[in-house]
Amino acid sequence: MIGTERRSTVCYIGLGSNLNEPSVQVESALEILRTIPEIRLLSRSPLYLSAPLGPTDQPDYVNAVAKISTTLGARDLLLVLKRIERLRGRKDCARWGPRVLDLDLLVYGAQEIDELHLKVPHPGIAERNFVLLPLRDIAPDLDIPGLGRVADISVNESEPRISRIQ
Ligand code: ROI
Repeated sequence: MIGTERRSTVCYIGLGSNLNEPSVQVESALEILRTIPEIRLLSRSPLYLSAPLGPTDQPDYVNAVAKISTTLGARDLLLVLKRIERLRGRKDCARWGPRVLDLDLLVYGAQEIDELHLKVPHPGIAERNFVLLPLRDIAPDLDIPGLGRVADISVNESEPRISRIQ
């Protein structure tokens, strides 16, 4: 359709789950992302198993990061991510509590957004090995606004254990 194509933006999405077969949840979320017309899944990281950051009386998490391109604006993309969380059965959960699925918009092109419910780049990227390690796998040369090159961001030695499971 010549002349009707919208500009697309490369984004990174963080995926996490620690309930109801977490690996299945993360893989299902990636499959759902593939079905959305405005989104193209460009690559995805391996799965990681990570001890919970925050309260430790909850199961380990499975984490991954996906690289997509999308014609959606950042707010609409966030709405789509929230819709997928609900589709997979996520109910309102405690702020640091266990969850069936968590989809975070980590990076939206080169944009910096600071709104109440939308902070991009995601403020947790540099502090969270469960984001940083999978992001390194698929985008070591990515330059994150305000943080610099992914490969140059140091991992947090003091953080809970994390291992690749796939
Ligand atoms: N801890 C780990 N390891 N992985 C997560 O995805 C995750 N998500 C969260 C909190 C509760 C902060 N801890 C986490 O929301």
